[in-house]
Amino acid sequence: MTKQIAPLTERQAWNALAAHHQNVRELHLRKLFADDPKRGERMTAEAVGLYLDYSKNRITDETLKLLLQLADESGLRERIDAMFRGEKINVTENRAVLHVALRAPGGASIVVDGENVVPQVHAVLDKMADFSSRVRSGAWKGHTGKRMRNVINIGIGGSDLGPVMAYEALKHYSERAMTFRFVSNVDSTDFAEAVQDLEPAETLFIISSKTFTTLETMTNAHTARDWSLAGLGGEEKSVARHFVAVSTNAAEVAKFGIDTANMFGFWDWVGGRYSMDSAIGLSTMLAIGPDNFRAMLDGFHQMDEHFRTAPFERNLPVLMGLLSLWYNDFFGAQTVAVLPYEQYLKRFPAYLQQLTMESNGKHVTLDGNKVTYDTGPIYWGEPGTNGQHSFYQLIHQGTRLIPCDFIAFNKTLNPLGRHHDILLANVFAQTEALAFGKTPDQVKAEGTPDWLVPHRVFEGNRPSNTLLAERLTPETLGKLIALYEHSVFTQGVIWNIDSFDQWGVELGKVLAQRIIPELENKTEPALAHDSSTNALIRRYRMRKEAAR
Ligand code: G6Q
Repeated sequence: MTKQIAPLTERQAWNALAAHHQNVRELHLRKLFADDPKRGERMTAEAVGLYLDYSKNRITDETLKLLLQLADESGLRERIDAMFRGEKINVTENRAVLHVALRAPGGASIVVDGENVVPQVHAVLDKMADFSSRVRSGAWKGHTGKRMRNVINIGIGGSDLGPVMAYEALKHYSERAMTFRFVSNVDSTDFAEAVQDLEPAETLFIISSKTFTTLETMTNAHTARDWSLAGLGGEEKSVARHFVAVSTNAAEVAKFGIDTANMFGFWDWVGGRYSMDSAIGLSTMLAIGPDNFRAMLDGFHQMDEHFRTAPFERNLPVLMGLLSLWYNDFFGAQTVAVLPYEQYLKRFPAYLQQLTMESNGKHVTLDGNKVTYDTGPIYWGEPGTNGQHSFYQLIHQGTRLIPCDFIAFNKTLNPLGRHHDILLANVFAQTEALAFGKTPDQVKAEGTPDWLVPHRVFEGNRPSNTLLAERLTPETLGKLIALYEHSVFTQGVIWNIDSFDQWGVELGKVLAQRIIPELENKTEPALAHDSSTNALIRRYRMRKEAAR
C-alpha cells in the first residue's frame, strides 16, 4: 500500500527546514570550515568512480539530516522503486518512465503491461550495432556504391540535444574518418550550413523523431530528401540507402520512403529528454562504435544501481537533488550554474537545460493543485575556464546567490605540457574563492586605498559542489548523465510534480500552426490575434512582398 504523503509545506521536515534556515542563513562557510577542520573530507561522497565534495555548501549536519528526512517523508524510496518497477508514474500521459530499462543488462527483467521489455531493448541495440558496424566498415554502400563518410542526424529537442552533446563529449573516441553533423532548427541556415561541403553520394541521414510528426524535423527531413535526391539523379530508390529512421511511428516512416527494415525503434516509456541512450543514440554509436556505446550504457546502469540501492546519505543523485532544492526553496536561488572544466563537455550545460527545466519547470502538483513553492531552477553554464573571463564576475560579486556545480577530471584525454594542472588549479581556486572570498581587512592589508576596498571585497559564502572523476570515458559520461537524471527525479518527487510530461511546449506549437498559413497566404488574411501579433504578421507580410 502506498503511504499517504502530506502536501510539501505540511511535511514536518519542510517546516523544520524553514525554521532551521532562519538560524543558519547568515552562517559563513569561513566559520563552518574553521569550526570543523575535517569538513572538507567529511562532507564528501564517492560512488561508482565519481567523487562529490559538497562541503562548500551552506549546510550544517542538521541541514543535511533535515533534508534527508524530507526525502523520506516525501516517499522518495517508494517512488524510486515505483519507477524501476515500471509503474506509470508519468500520470498526465499515463506512461511508465523507464529510461533505466535502456541500460539494464541482458538478463534483467522489467515488466510493462505484462511484458518484459529488456529483451526488446537488447534486440534494438543488436540491430543498431550491426548497422553501425556495416556503416563504419564501409560494407553499407550508398546508391552509387560509395561508402558513407558523412552522417547527419536530423532531430530536435530530446532527439537532438543528447546526440549532439554525446558526440562532442566522446569525440576523442569517434571515427575521425567520418563527419558527423546535427540539424535541428527549422531555420534553413542550419541545414544549408550542415551540407554545404558534403557529397550526397557519401551522406547518410538519420531522421530521429519519436513521433515522426515534429514540424521542424519533418521540414528538415523533406529538405534533406530533396537535397539527396537532387544529388543522386532523382532516383527514389536511393532514399532507402541514404536515409534511416529512429522512431516509434512505423507508418509515418514508411510513408516518408524509408525502408522500415532500416528503422530503429523505441517505446512510449522513453521520454524524449531521457532517450539519448535509446536508438536516438544511433549517431553516437556510429561515431564511437558499439563497444564504446555499450560501455556508456554500463556507466548509466552503475549509477542507476547506486541510486536505487545506496542509503540516501551516501546517494549522489539524492544529495545533489536535496542541495539544489535547499537553495531553490529556502534561499530563493533562481538558478544553478553547471561548469564543466572539460572542453569536450561544452554542450553538457545545454543538454542539462532540457533535462532539468523541461522536467521540473512545472506549476502544479500531480493532483493538479497550484504549487505554493518554487519548483525547477534555471540551469545554465559554460565550460571553464572560459566562463571565468565572462559571467563569473556576477557569481563572485553580484547580488544573486548562484549555487555552482564544478565538474572536473583527474586526467585529460589530451595531455599537453602544463595545461591540465593549470585547468584543475582554476577549478579548485574558483570554489575556494567563492566560498571564502576576501574580507575588507585582507584587502586593506594588501595596501589597497580605502575608497577602492569595497570594490575589491569578495563576500564569499557562495556555495558549490565539486564533482571529480578519473577521465572522460563513455562509461563516465553515462554515469554523469544518470547522476543528473536521478537528481532531477529526486527534486520532482519532493515537489510532487510530474517530471516526465511537457505540456508547456504545446501552446506555442499550436499557435505557430495557425500563423503559418497567415504568412503564406497569397491573399491578405483576416487576422484575429491581439493587436501586437496582428501588426507583426502584417509587417512581415509587407516586407516579404517587398523583398521579392
Ligand atoms: C522531450 C520532449 C521534446 C521532444 C522533441 C522531439 O522530452 O518530448 O524535446 O524530444 O519535441 O520530438 P520527436 O522525437 O517526436 O520529434
